[in-house]
Amino acid sequence: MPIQIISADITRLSVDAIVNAANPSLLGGGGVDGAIHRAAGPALLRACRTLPESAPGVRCRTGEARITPGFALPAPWVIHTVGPVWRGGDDGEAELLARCHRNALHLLRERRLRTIAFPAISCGVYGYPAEQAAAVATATLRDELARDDDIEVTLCCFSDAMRAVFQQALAP
Ligand code: AR6
Repeated sequence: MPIQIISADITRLSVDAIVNAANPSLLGGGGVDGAIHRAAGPALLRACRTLPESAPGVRCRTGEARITPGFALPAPWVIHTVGPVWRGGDDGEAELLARCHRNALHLLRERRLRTIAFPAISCGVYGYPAEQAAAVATATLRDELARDDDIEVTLCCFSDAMRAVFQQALAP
């Protein structure tokens, strides 16, 4: 299975692309987004600013993904995606979270990259219950990788507790 689950700081990983759990502005924030911008340096913010807006202040809608260089990060690329804010589960959250994972992999393939690390998108500030997010993320990635086993995915959790949740979701 080309999916591994680790607990680590995603900004330290030497994969082709790390995924950022961003907000629609793509201009940085807290959590993993803040950590990625700090580690990449100010050139990342400048690169994000140059991405076109689809509405005032919106460079990436929920479920979509954009790619920039990684600048000072060990990873040469950052794929920014915007996870759904948890609103109880009946607001299309699962489909939007699945779309984040599919669109990130789509960009990876388009650039002919091979290794990618995802954080637990939406599981922090956006409030998605971890068990449910892990079920969506692992099912989507499994499904995608079934037709493309050259890609290697790392699910990069920030704590051992979160890693256990994702491992449980991936267990057959
Ligand atoms: N490496 C890996 N995972 C991390 C790291 C890190 N360095 N830092 C935090 N996490 P969050 P969201 C975990 O809140 O819920 C931002 O302000 C964290 O423990 O970063 O999608 C954006 O700008 C949690 O499990 O993202 C948006 O406004 C997971 O990453 C908003 O937060 C995701 O938590 C997005 O919220």
